[in-house]
Amino acid sequence: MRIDVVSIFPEYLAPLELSLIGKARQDGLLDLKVHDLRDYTTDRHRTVDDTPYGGGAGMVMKPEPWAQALTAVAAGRSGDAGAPDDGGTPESAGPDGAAKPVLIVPSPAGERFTQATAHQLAEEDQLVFACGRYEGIDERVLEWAAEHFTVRPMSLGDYVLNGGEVAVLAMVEAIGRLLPGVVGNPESLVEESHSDGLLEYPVYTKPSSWRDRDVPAVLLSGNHGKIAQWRRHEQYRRTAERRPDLLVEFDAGKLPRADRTAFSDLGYDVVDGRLLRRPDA
Ligand code: JA5
Repeated sequence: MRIDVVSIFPEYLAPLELSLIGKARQDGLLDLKVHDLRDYTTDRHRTVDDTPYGGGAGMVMKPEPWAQALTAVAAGRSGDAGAPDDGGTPESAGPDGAAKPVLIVPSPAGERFTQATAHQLAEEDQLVFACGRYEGIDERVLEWAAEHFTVRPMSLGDYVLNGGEVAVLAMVEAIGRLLPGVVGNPESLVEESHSDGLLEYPVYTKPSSWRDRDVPAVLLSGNHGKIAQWRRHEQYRRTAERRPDLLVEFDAGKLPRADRTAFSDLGYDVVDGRLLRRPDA
């Protein structure tokens, strides 16, 4: 996969060189390049912002540097892409019919980025991330870009950041770890996707007793059936406590009797294969 990130703070993306994603780059699984938006300005002061039409606080990112930068990265003629250019067919061919790269624009006004989004985007050939700053990017850039990209404004959640860079770090890690060969043990991915939209169960390691706190005895029992059931019930308990919204979507269609009882103890009945919170609970 090829990933391009455009930002006025390219050094903010330095962590992508480290750890899991850095390893994926070294192994040639991920071809990632960070671009400085100011390199696509033409004025002496390398200006990327201006005052907002209609008035109001703050500044807005000017459209032309973005058009120059995005055109360059879409064409793959901007900076080292790892392997030298063999002069062959370009990866994506623009407005004809060929696969367009996906342009992801972090924004609190975007569509929510979820694990499902990460899986979707992990199937793409090329992703381009456009990091806004100030009050955001002139809206016409997103309209124009639709000619060359599938444009996806994306939000991590309902909170404010000063720019898109930190959101891009999170999204690239979430996507990158799904690429074949990036996570050493693919079972750790399988186990996650198994979780059926529930929170994970709690984990423990040695020592079995620490500061007067014991690891739950069932985990030392060697009874793998009981351990699996205990972990599942812990997932239910945690999800009911912390993220009851997730239980609305939970498929309770074919739960074993013990699991129905666990949910009943948490104040939920199974009705038509769905969990229903008891009003009295
Ligand atoms: C702010 C110019 O999902 C949380 C997010 C906050 C935020 C994002 S994503 N992008 C920006 C931005 O500010 O571009």
